[in-house]
Amino acid sequence: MDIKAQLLQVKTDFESDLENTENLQLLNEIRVKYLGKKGVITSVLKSLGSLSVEERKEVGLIANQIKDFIEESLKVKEEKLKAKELEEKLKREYLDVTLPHSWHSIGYSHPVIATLNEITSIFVSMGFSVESGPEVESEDYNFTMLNIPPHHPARDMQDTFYLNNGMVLRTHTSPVQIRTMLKKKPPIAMVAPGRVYRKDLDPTHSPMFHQIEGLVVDRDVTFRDLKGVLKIFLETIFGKDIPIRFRPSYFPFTEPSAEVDIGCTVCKGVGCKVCKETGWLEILGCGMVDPEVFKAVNIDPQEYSGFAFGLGIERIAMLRYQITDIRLLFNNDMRFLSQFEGIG
Ligand code: 2U9
Repeated sequence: MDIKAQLLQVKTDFESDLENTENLQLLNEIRVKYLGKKGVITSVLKSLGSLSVEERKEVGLIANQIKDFIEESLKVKEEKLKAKELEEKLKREYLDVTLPHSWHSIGYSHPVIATLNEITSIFVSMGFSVESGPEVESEDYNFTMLNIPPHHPARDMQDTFYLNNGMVLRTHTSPVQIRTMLKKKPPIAMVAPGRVYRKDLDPTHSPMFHQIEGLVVDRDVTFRDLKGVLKIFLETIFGKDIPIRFRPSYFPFTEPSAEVDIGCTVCKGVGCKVCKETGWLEILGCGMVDPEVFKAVNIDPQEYSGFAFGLGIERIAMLRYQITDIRLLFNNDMRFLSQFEGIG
Protein backbone atom coordinates (compact mmCIF):
# COMPACT_ATOMS: atom_id res chain seq x y z
CA MET A 1 0.00 0.00 0.00
CA ASP A 2 1.41 3.37 -0.91
CA ILE A 3 1.88 5.96 1.79
CA LYS A 4 -1.18 8.08 0.81
CA ALA A 5 -3.45 5.03 1.00
CA GLN A 6 -1.81 4.23 4.35
CA LEU A 7 -2.63 7.70 5.64
CA LEU A 8 -6.23 7.45 4.54
CA GLN A 9 -6.42 4.09 6.28
CA VAL A 10 -5.07 5.75 9.44
CA LYS A 11 -7.86 8.33 9.24
CA THR A 12 -10.50 5.61 8.81
CA ASP A 13 -9.01 3.57 11.68
CA PHE A 14 -8.94 6.65 13.86
CA GLU A 15 -12.58 7.47 13.11
CA SER A 16 -13.71 3.99 14.05
CA ASP A 17 -11.54 4.00 17.22
CA LEU A 18 -13.01 7.33 18.19
CA GLU A 19 -16.51 6.09 17.54
CA ASN A 20 -15.98 3.21 19.97
CA THR A 21 -14.50 5.35 22.76
CA GLU A 22 -16.78 5.78 25.73
CA ASN A 23 -14.52 7.29 28.39
CA LEU A 24 -11.67 9.76 28.84
CA GLN A 25 -9.10 7.11 29.68
CA LEU A 26 -9.65 5.29 26.36
CA LEU A 27 -9.59 8.61 24.59
CA ASN A 28 -6.15 9.28 25.99
CA GLU A 29 -4.95 5.87 24.77
CA ILE A 30 -6.14 6.80 21.29
CA ARG A 31 -4.34 10.13 21.48
CA VAL A 32 -1.09 8.25 22.26
CA LYS A 33 -1.76 5.66 19.58
CA TYR A 34 -2.10 8.28 16.82
CA LEU A 35 -0.23 11.37 17.96
CA GLY A 36 2.28 10.04 20.54
CA LYS A 37 6.06 9.91 19.98
CA LYS A 38 5.76 6.40 18.68
CA GLY A 39 2.32 7.04 17.24
CA VAL A 40 1.05 6.23 13.75
CA ILE A 41 1.14 9.79 12.38
CA THR A 42 4.58 10.49 13.84
CA SER A 43 6.03 7.41 12.17
CA VAL A 44 4.46 8.36 8.83
CA LEU A 45 5.92 11.85 9.10
CA LYS A 46 9.32 10.33 9.96
CA SER A 47 9.25 8.15 6.86
CA LEU A 48 8.75 11.20 4.58
CA GLY A 49 12.55 11.42 4.19
CA SER A 50 12.55 8.47 1.80
CA LEU A 51 10.21 10.26 -0.66
CA SER A 52 10.92 12.63 -3.51
CA VAL A 53 10.51 16.36 -2.87
CA GLU A 54 7.23 16.43 -4.84
CA GLU A 55 5.75 13.44 -3.00
CA ARG A 56 7.02 14.70 0.33
CA LYS A 57 5.13 17.98 -0.17
CA GLU A 58 1.93 16.23 -1.12
CA VAL A 59 2.07 13.49 1.51
CA GLY A 60 3.28 15.94 4.14
CA LEU A 61 0.28 18.15 3.46
CA ILE A 62 -2.14 15.20 3.74
CA ALA A 63 -0.39 13.92 6.88
CA ASN A 64 -0.62 17.32 8.53
CA GLN A 65 -4.27 17.68 7.50
CA ILE A 66 -5.00 14.27 9.05
CA LYS A 67 -3.00 15.24 12.17
CA ASP A 68 -5.07 18.47 12.47
CA PHE A 69 -8.23 16.48 11.89
CA ILE A 70 -7.27 13.98 14.61
CA GLU A 71 -6.37 16.73 17.08
CA GLU A 72 -9.61 18.60 16.46
CA SER A 73 -11.73 15.40 16.65
CA LEU A 74 -10.03 14.42 19.93
CA LYS A 75 -10.80 17.86 21.38
CA VAL A 76 -14.47 17.69 20.38
CA LYS A 77 -14.81 14.13 21.69
CA GLU A 78 -13.03 15.05 24.95
CA GLU A 79 -15.48 17.84 25.62
CA LYS A 80 -18.41 15.52 24.87
CA LEU A 81 -17.09 12.83 27.21
CA LYS A 82 -16.36 15.34 29.98
CA ALA A 83 -19.92 16.66 29.76
CA LYS A 84 -21.25 13.10 29.81
CA GLU A 85 -19.16 12.17 32.85
CA LEU A 86 -20.26 15.30 34.72
CA GLU A 87 -23.86 14.50 33.96
CA GLU A 88 -23.44 10.95 35.26
CA LYS A 89 -21.66 12.21 38.40
CA LEU A 90 -24.49 14.66 39.10
CA LYS A 91 -27.04 11.89 38.64
CA ARG A 92 -25.08 9.55 40.91
CA GLU A 93 -24.54 12.16 43.64
CA TYR A 94 -28.01 13.67 43.53
CA LEU A 95 -29.06 14.97 46.92
CA ASP A 96 -32.71 15.59 47.70
CA VAL A 97 -32.51 18.54 50.06
CA THR A 98 -36.28 18.51 50.47
CA LEU A 99 -36.25 15.10 52.23
CA PRO A 100 -37.21 15.34 55.94
CA HIS A 101 -34.11 14.91 58.14
CA SER A 102 -33.88 12.43 61.00
CA TRP A 103 -34.45 13.90 64.45
CA HIS A 104 -31.68 13.79 67.02
CA SER A 105 -32.50 15.58 70.25
CA ILE A 106 -29.56 17.66 71.45
CA GLY A 107 -30.82 17.16 75.00
CA TYR A 108 -32.23 19.65 77.50
CA SER A 109 -32.17 20.33 81.21
CA HIS A 110 -34.12 18.20 83.66
CA PRO A 111 -36.99 20.31 85.13
CA VAL A 112 -35.32 20.25 88.57
CA ILE A 113 -31.99 21.46 87.17
CA ALA A 114 -33.73 24.05 84.96
CA THR A 115 -35.51 25.41 88.08
CA LEU A 116 -32.30 25.31 90.14
CA ASN A 117 -30.38 27.20 87.41
CA GLU A 118 -33.12 29.78 87.04
CA ILE A 119 -33.25 30.45 90.80
CA THR A 120 -29.45 30.56 91.06
CA SER A 121 -29.20 33.11 88.25
CA ILE A 122 -31.71 35.44 89.95
CA PHE A 123 -29.40 35.62 92.99
CA VAL A 124 -26.33 35.93 90.76
CA SER A 125 -28.01 38.95 89.12
CA MET A 126 -28.27 40.49 92.62
CA GLY A 127 -24.52 40.04 93.18
CA PHE A 128 -24.49 36.72 95.06
CA SER A 129 -21.61 34.31 94.44
CA VAL A 130 -22.27 30.60 93.88
CA GLU A 131 -20.50 28.27 96.31
CA SER A 132 -20.38 24.48 96.58
CA GLY A 133 -19.14 21.83 98.99
CA PRO A 134 -19.02 18.06 99.55
CA GLU A 135 -22.15 15.92 99.87
CA VAL A 136 -20.42 13.74 102.50
CA GLU A 137 -20.03 15.98 105.52
CA SER A 138 -18.88 15.87 109.12
CA GLU A 139 -21.52 16.05 111.86
CA ASP A 140 -19.76 19.22 113.02
CA TYR A 141 -20.32 21.08 109.76
CA ASN A 142 -23.76 19.61 109.12
CA PHE A 143 -25.16 20.03 112.67
CA THR A 144 -22.95 21.27 115.54
CA MET A 145 -21.69 24.52 113.99
CA LEU A 146 -25.24 25.30 112.88
CA ASN A 147 -26.38 25.34 116.50
CA ILE A 148 -28.18 22.02 116.15
CA PRO A 149 -27.63 20.43 119.59
CA PRO A 150 -26.58 16.74 120.10
CA HIS A 151 -30.07 15.38 120.73
CA HIS A 152 -31.99 17.50 118.25
CA PRO A 153 -34.53 15.40 116.28
CA ALA A 154 -32.93 16.53 112.97
CA ARG A 155 -29.92 14.36 113.93
CA ASP A 156 -32.13 11.33 114.37
CA MET A 157 -31.01 8.06 112.77
CA GLN A 158 -34.48 7.98 111.22
CA ASP A 159 -33.89 11.26 109.39
CA THR A 160 -30.18 11.33 108.54
CA PHE A 161 -28.02 8.93 106.51
CA TYR A 162 -25.06 8.11 108.76
CA LEU A 163 -22.04 6.58 107.02
CA ASN A 164 -19.90 4.01 108.84
CA ASN A 165 -16.91 6.39 108.98
CA GLY A 166 -18.70 8.85 111.28
CA MET A 167 -19.66 11.15 108.41
CA VAL A 168 -23.18 11.96 107.17
CA LEU A 169 -24.80 12.67 103.82
CA ARG A 170 -25.48 16.40 104.21
CA THR A 171 -29.10 17.02 105.16
CA HIS A 172 -28.99 20.59 103.84
CA THR A 173 -26.51 22.79 101.96
CA SER A 174 -25.89 24.88 105.14
CA PRO A 175 -22.39 23.37 105.71
CA VAL A 176 -21.35 25.17 102.51
CA GLN A 177 -22.13 28.49 104.25
CA ILE A 178 -20.06 27.35 107.27
CA ARG A 179 -17.14 26.50 104.96
CA THR A 180 -17.49 29.83 103.12
CA MET A 181 -17.48 31.86 106.34
CA LEU A 182 -14.35 29.98 107.51
CA LYS A 183 -12.67 30.76 104.19
CA LYS A 184 -13.78 34.35 103.42
CA LYS A 185 -14.16 37.51 105.46
CA PRO A 186 -17.44 39.48 105.32
CA PRO A 187 -18.98 41.05 103.31
CA ILE A 188 -20.39 37.75 102.05
CA ALA A 189 -23.37 37.30 99.70
CA MET A 190 -23.58 33.71 98.51
CA VAL A 191 -25.89 30.95 97.43
CA ALA A 192 -25.26 27.22 97.77
CA PRO A 193 -27.27 25.11 95.30
CA GLY A 194 -26.96 21.34 95.41
CA ARG A 195 -28.11 17.83 96.34
CA VAL A 196 -29.07 16.96 99.92
CA TYR A 197 -30.21 13.73 101.58
CA ARG A 198 -32.86 12.85 104.15
CA LYS A 199 -34.51 9.54 105.09
CA ASP A 200 -37.88 10.42 103.60
CA LEU A 201 -39.96 8.77 100.91
CA ASP A 202 -43.55 9.62 100.04
CA PRO A 203 -45.33 11.44 97.19
CA THR A 204 -43.82 14.80 98.25
CA HIS A 205 -40.47 13.68 99.76
CA SER A 206 -37.49 11.96 98.17
CA PRO A 207 -34.34 10.67 100.01
CA MET A 208 -32.30 12.84 97.62
CA PHE A 209 -33.49 16.29 96.68
CA HIS A 210 -32.10 19.70 95.76
CA GLN A 211 -31.89 22.86 97.80
CA ILE A 212 -30.64 26.33 97.35
CA GLU A 213 -29.65 28.27 100.42
CA GLY A 214 -28.44 31.83 100.65
CA LEU A 215 -26.39 33.82 103.13
CA VAL A 216 -25.57 37.52 103.44
CA VAL A 217 -23.15 38.71 106.13
CA ASP A 218 -21.99 42.28 106.64
CA ARG A 219 -22.17 45.11 109.13
CA ASP A 220 -25.75 46.41 109.68
CA VAL A 221 -27.58 43.68 107.74
CA THR A 222 -31.23 43.77 108.87
CA PHE A 223 -34.48 41.83 108.47
CA ARG A 224 -35.49 44.59 106.02
CA ASP A 225 -32.60 43.55 103.74
CA LEU A 226 -33.82 39.96 103.98
CA LYS A 227 -37.36 40.98 103.02
CA GLY A 228 -36.16 43.15 100.13
CA VAL A 229 -33.97 40.43 98.60
CA LEU A 230 -36.64 37.72 98.94
CA LYS A 231 -39.32 40.04 97.51
CA ILE A 232 -37.20 40.65 94.40
CA PHE A 233 -36.54 36.92 94.11
CA LEU A 234 -40.21 35.87 94.48
CA GLU A 235 -41.47 38.59 92.12
CA THR A 236 -38.90 37.56 89.52
CA ILE A 237 -40.04 33.95 89.40
CA PHE A 238 -43.73 34.23 90.24
CA GLY A 239 -44.53 37.66 88.75
CA LYS A 240 -44.70 41.24 90.03
CA ASP A 241 -48.21 40.90 91.53
CA ILE A 242 -47.58 37.82 93.66
CA PRO A 243 -48.86 38.27 97.27
CA ILE A 244 -46.13 37.51 99.85
CA ARG A 245 -46.41 36.95 103.60
CA PHE A 246 -43.87 36.23 106.34
CA ARG A 247 -44.93 33.92 109.21
CA PRO A 248 -42.87 33.54 112.40
CA SER A 249 -41.11 30.19 112.66
CA TYR A 250 -38.16 28.50 114.31
CA PHE A 251 -34.82 27.15 113.02
CA PRO A 252 -31.82 26.43 115.28
CA PHE A 253 -29.51 28.44 112.98
CA THR A 254 -31.59 31.63 112.63
CA GLU A 255 -33.19 34.00 115.14
CA PRO A 256 -35.70 35.41 114.47
CA SER A 257 -36.89 32.93 111.85
CA ALA A 258 -39.75 33.04 109.37
CA GLU A 259 -41.46 31.01 106.74
CA VAL A 260 -42.49 32.76 103.54
CA ASP A 261 -45.73 32.04 101.70
CA ILE A 262 -46.96 33.27 98.33
CA GLY A 263 -50.60 33.57 97.29
CA CYS A 264 -51.67 30.26 95.71
CA THR A 265 -50.74 30.39 92.02
CA VAL A 266 -53.44 27.87 91.14
CA CYS A 267 -56.58 29.41 92.75
CA LYS A 268 -55.23 32.98 93.19
CA GLY A 269 -55.93 32.76 96.95
CA VAL A 270 -59.52 31.49 96.79
CA GLY A 271 -58.66 28.05 98.19
CA CYS A 272 -58.06 24.78 96.34
CA LYS A 273 -56.59 21.31 96.71
CA VAL A 274 -53.03 22.51 95.91
CA CYS A 275 -52.99 25.08 98.78
CA LYS A 276 -55.09 22.82 101.04
CA GLU A 277 -57.84 25.47 100.99
CA THR A 278 -55.58 28.07 102.69
CA GLY A 279 -55.02 30.31 99.65
CA TRP A 280 -51.27 30.29 100.44
CA LEU A 281 -48.27 28.19 99.39
CA GLU A 282 -45.24 27.78 101.64
CA ILE A 283 -42.17 28.55 99.54
CA LEU A 284 -39.13 29.04 101.76
CA GLY A 285 -37.66 29.46 105.22
CA CYS A 286 -35.41 32.27 106.37
CA GLY A 287 -34.14 34.32 109.27
CA MET A 288 -31.32 36.35 110.80
CA VAL A 289 -28.19 34.25 111.38
CA ASP A 290 -28.13 33.10 115.02
CA PRO A 291 -25.19 34.64 116.99
CA GLU A 292 -24.20 31.09 118.07
CA VAL A 293 -23.53 30.23 114.39
CA PHE A 294 -21.31 33.33 113.99
CA LYS A 295 -19.37 32.35 117.12
CA ALA A 296 -18.71 28.86 115.68
CA VAL A 297 -16.98 30.42 112.63
CA ASN A 298 -15.16 33.19 114.56
CA ILE A 299 -17.25 36.07 113.29
CA ASP A 300 -18.04 38.65 115.99
CA PRO A 301 -21.85 38.88 116.26
CA GLN A 302 -21.45 42.34 117.84
CA GLU A 303 -19.80 43.62 114.68
CA TYR A 304 -21.60 41.60 112.00
CA SER A 305 -25.12 40.45 111.31
CA GLY A 306 -26.58 38.43 108.49
CA PHE A 307 -29.59 36.78 107.00
CA ALA A 308 -30.06 33.31 105.54
CA PHE A 309 -32.74 31.46 103.62
CA GLY A 310 -33.36 28.04 102.19
CA LEU A 311 -35.75 26.44 99.75
CA GLY A 312 -36.39 23.03 98.25
CA ILE A 313 -36.15 22.99 94.45
CA GLU A 314 -38.39 19.99 93.79
CA ARG A 315 -41.20 21.67 95.73
CA ILE A 316 -40.94 24.78 93.53
CA ALA A 317 -40.79 22.69 90.34
CA MET A 318 -43.81 20.62 91.48
CA LEU A 319 -45.88 23.72 92.24
CA ARG A 320 -44.87 25.32 88.99
CA TYR A 321 -45.66 22.37 86.74
CA GLN A 322 -48.42 20.91 88.95
CA ILE A 323 -46.59 17.64 89.51
CA THR A 324 -48.25 15.69 92.30
CA ASP A 325 -45.71 12.91 92.87
CA ILE A 326 -42.02 13.80 93.41
CA ARG A 327 -40.97 10.33 92.22
CA LEU A 328 -41.95 11.26 88.66
CA LEU A 329 -38.98 13.63 88.72
CA PHE A 330 -36.51 10.82 89.40
CA ASN A 331 -37.84 7.87 87.37
CA ASN A 332 -36.19 9.16 84.18
CA ASP A 333 -39.20 8.17 82.11
CA MET A 334 -38.91 10.08 78.82
CA ARG A 335 -42.71 10.14 78.43
CA PHE A 336 -42.70 12.40 81.49
CA LEU A 337 -39.43 14.30 80.94
CA SER A 338 -40.01 15.11 77.26
CA GLN A 339 -42.82 17.45 78.37
CA PHE A 340 -40.13 19.78 79.70
CA GLU A 341 -38.13 20.23 76.49
CA GLY A 342 -37.54 23.92 76.01
CA ILE A 343 -38.23 25.18 79.55
CA GLY A 344 -34.65 25.87 80.55
C1 2U9 B 1 -26.02 29.20 108.03
C2 2U9 B 1 -26.89 30.01 108.72
C3 2U9 B 1 -28.23 29.95 108.44
C4 2U9 B 1 -30.54 28.41 106.13
C5 2U9 B 1 -32.02 28.35 106.25
C6 2U9 B 1 -34.07 27.59 106.06
C7 2U9 B 1 -34.30 28.69 106.83
C8 2U9 B 1 -35.14 26.69 105.62
C9 2U9 B 1 -35.69 24.68 104.43
C10 2U9 B 1 -36.54 25.08 103.29
C11 2U9 B 1 -37.17 23.85 102.73
C12 2U9 B 1 -34.97 23.47 104.02
O1 2U9 B 1 -35.42 22.30 101.74
S1 2U9 B 1 -36.04 22.60 102.95
O2 2U9 B 1 -36.59 21.53 103.71
N1 2U9 B 1 -34.75 25.69 104.84
O3 2U9 B 1 -36.28 26.84 105.97
N2 2U9 B 1 -32.78 27.41 105.74
S2 2U9 B 1 -32.85 29.46 107.12
O4 2U9 B 1 -30.04 29.06 107.22
C13 2U9 B 1 -28.71 29.10 107.48
C14 2U9 B 1 -27.84 28.26 106.81
C15 2U9 B 1 -26.47 28.35 107.09
C16 2U9 B 1 -24.55 29.25 108.34
